[in-house]
Amino acid sequence: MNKEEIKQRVEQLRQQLQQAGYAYYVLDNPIMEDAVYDRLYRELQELERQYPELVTADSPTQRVGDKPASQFTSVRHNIPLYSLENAFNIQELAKWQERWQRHAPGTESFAYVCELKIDGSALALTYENGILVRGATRGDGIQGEEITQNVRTIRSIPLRLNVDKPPPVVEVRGEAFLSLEIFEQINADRSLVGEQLFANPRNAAAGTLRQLDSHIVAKRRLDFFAYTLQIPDNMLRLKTHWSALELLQEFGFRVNPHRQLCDGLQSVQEYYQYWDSRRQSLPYLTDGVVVKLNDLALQAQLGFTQKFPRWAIALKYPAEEAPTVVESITVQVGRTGALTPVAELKPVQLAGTTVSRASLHNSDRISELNLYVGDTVIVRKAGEIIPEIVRVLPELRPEKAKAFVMPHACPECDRPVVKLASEAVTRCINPECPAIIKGSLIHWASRSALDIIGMGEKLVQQMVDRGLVKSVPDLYDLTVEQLSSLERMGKKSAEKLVRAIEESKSQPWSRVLYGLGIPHVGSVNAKVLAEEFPNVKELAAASAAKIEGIYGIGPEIAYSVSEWFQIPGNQKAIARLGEAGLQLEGDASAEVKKTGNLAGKTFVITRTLPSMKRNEAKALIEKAGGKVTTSVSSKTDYLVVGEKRGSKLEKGEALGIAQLSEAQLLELLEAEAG
Ligand code: 3BD
Repeated sequence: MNKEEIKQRVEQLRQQLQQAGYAYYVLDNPIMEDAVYDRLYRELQELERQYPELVTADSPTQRVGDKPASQFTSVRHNIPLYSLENAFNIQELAKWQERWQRHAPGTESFAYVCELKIDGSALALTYENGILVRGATRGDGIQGEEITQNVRTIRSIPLRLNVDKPPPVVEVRGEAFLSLEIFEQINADRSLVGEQLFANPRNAAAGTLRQLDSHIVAKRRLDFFAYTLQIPDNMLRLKTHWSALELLQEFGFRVNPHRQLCDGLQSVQEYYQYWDSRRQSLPYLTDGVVVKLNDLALQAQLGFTQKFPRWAIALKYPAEEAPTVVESITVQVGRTGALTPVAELKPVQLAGTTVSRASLHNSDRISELNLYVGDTVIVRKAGEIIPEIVRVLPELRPEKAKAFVMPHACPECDRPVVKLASEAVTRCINPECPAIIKGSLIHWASRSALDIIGMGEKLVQQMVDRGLVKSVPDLYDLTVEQLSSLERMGKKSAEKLVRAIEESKSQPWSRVLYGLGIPHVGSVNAKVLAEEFPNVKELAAASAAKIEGIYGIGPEIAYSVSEWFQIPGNQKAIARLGEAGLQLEGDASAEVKKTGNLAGKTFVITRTLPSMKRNEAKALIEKAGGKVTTSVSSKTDYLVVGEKRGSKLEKGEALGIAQLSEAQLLELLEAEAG
């Protein structure tokens, strides 16, 4: 090849590689096999090595730089990056609308563009004559850091604009972010080598952008959504923000596909609610929606306040994490005697509710968190999840902060507590501890156990405090006279309760087993065990090894069950329950069902479920006649969705497969059980 031919070949290779990269990273629709891409890439690399004068800034080989930078230089933004005003509900949005309308009197018709607010890190990219020459972080909006080499590693950012006659200068702004999947991967890798974990994808993205070594940045697979286009004097005569987004897309950027034109507050609210409930299924985090006036002339007319554009606002989702102070730590005693420390918090608003307490689980958890009373902490409450403390801010610890010490005596009965070396839990082991008795009774009467209607917490409290009931079997000796003596108990209600208690004798063996409150035996395990062991005698006589042999039952459960039946007090209780007439054996109809809602249906279970083990869920589905497979396909009927997002979920969504949460699956199974 002569020099001219070589130059042509180099240009051809660049074009092919650029198109393949664009198809892969922006359109998510690959057009070239990896191996072919690699071959062309290496050919280009080799030619550029031989003829360094042919290297250009927009060559695909330039995405990974050579030497790490020693530090970043500070750059001033030509046009400042403004902040966004926040609104937390639709009323605040309406006020914002009134405000901008006062600044633009007589505006009759207008439209908003709604965008997802990506929880990432803002970037400003400068293109001169269509070539990426500078990438900078937002910084404080006035000054940022020049991180061009890192920006070049982001595959969804074009190194050259896809346009014939580019304006001399174009500035593109948008959000760099990490997908949840990659964020989790990065943290998993970090934990393997003992590095400190990133708290969230936003921090991980910001930290990655400020990495001095662009090779590391390239490995982290950052992504980017573009959302504004600044062209001096509006040279391209754009009229709307919507058309600017379309142009950005033509230039070769990834623009979030979930944007929407809305004609007023009503449709903005619908968009907001739709994405608040669906954001869980996105592969990246969003923290609200951004609402912008579509008309660029109207935007220009409204202008900016000191900090914000008047023509845009962020409508945020309710916060799921917030800082607050641990005012004290109290200790509760549960039905198993477990002492649970509970953080009493200075009340905070989280996910739309006031949170003032968070379980700390056990003393190990408190040490792990390194939590002192008086500490400022981050609490988290997502959707229906119970609030929890995710971390402590040790730098805010006051001098008078106190370490927590687990009490040595039960706070309810004052007897000594024990903590086995093998367990994280501290327990009260006094079988007469009123807290344990109350807890056992409330559990016994609960909906999934014996379902004794009318036997609420207040009533149980009185029954135990008056000494009417000292254990579960005592319930079956209660008389109307005794119950009528309790506060707020007339003869009628007493008779009703006695009847409800009497009726509980016809509840099936699996519910009785669950009601016993054996540690680790939830309603699902109880069903599995009750099916495998037709009566209490066989279960009580079974060794831990035999119990563990059952599909879906782990060693911890098996050990717990066999231990429980060794305790004389428990044996006595079982005997008394039998005498009282409770069902301690089942009807052996444990064959696979051929009819019903689940029969013949195919299920796929994604990742971790909140409370059930995968195998338990599988066993139950199979019992109800369903089938469980591991990979999602068009044959899948239901996707049982756990807490985390993942590739199965994405695939399921793409195929339009119905989704079930664990709770919904249990409902379905419950309905089948009748
Ligand atoms: C997004 C400003 C305007 C151009 C100002 C209207 C505050 C971060 O997805 N539009 C978006 C997103 C962010 C935006 C604008 N549109 N500003 C936008 C944004 N779809 N996240 N932001 N920013 C970007 C910020 N960043 C750090 C500290 C303070 N403010």
